[in-house]
Amino acid sequence: MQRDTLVFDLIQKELERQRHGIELIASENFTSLQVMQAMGNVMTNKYAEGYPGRRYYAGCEIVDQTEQLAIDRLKQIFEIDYANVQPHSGAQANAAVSLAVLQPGDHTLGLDLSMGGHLTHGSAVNYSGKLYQPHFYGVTREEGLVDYDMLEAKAREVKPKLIYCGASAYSRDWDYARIRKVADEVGALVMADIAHPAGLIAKKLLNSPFDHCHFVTSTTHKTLRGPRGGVIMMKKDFENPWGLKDVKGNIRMMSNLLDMAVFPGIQGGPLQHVIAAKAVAFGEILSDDFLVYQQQVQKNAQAMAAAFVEKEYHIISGGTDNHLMLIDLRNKNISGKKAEQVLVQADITANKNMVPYDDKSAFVTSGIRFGVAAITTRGFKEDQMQFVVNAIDQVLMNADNPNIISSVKKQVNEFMEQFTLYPELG
Ligand code: DSN
Repeated sequence: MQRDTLVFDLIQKELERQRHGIELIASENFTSLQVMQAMGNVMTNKYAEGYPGRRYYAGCEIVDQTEQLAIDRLKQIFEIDYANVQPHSGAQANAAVSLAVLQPGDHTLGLDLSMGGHLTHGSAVNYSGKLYQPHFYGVTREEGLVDYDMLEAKAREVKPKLIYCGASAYSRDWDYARIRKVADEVGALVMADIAHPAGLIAKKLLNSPFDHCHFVTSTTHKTLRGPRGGVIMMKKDFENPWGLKDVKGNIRMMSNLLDMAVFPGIQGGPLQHVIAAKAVAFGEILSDDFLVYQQQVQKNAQAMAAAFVEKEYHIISGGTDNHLMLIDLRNKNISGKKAEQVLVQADITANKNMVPYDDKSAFVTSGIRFGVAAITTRGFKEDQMQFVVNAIDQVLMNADNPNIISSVKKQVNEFMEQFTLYPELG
């Protein structure tokens, strides 16, 4: 068969794009070469519906081992007793928890999408807002911090069956203990979606949700630096003290209900090549190098936030505890949409984002979100954050001047030459 040069040329171009630009999308990262190699291999050929040791297909002896390895390593990372590594994405992981725990029409409570929350936490355009009755809490107008008073008041008012915590654009740590307290009072279960800060939590640089939240979900490709995918985790309560039932009305262990919600609930065959890559990434996370990496992520984010504040950019909540920050651009007279468009012309990739109490639509937005997980993987240290912030500021303050933008792009491309990316790939 002839090699498909059309596609492989595009893959090469994408590699060059990644090499030459400054990647600030908070949900992206660069996997190690071995993670990518574990993803592109013969395991993509294998059907393995079911779980290790109990599959619906023959010939699963080898993929059973990679999946079990991924499960065991994930359990070791977070010191937990249950893990499901099959969700194809974070959204699938969240859908599976909802399916296991909720009935259509049940009430849920999550952080509003426009305040930094996630689509799968009850947004009207998502299954989570269509199948269930969503309610929301927000962040305070002045400080931009999660409004726990509002969360508690709403929980008492609507008595949700499930409370979601976790966010896509929130730069501060969470008070999981406080959420659990009100959840117990109103009879709710709590799910923490740690997709963004999972790498920092893995290395104990942020609060752990596991002692307080019944269910914890994550993606594997953000701060965890693995392949694209999702996971579901649980530390205790396997016995299902709430008496939740399967479709036949049987009360089963919670771990069974979650496994069944993933397959056959919402997915068919697991992506065994991706699961192999998850196992490799989890092995990397267990290393001391990964702690050094996460510490650098936190240092870089703080240095970047300080450099923005110095230039009078308004960071929501005033700074960051994790790998990201959300900037309200209204005092800079540029929308998030325009900022995203002009930054990409200078090979700086970031995404527009609504800010709390935004007066612009989700398509325009007043904000932009920056994350440092990817550039930290490239080797950036605190000193380099000043270059990044200067480059961003120059572009945003000269958004209608193509000559300045193209001069910044040249500086960015030259700057990036010192940071190699996948040299083995030619
Ligand atoms: N859309 C992802 C993010 O960028 O945060 C989360 O799903």
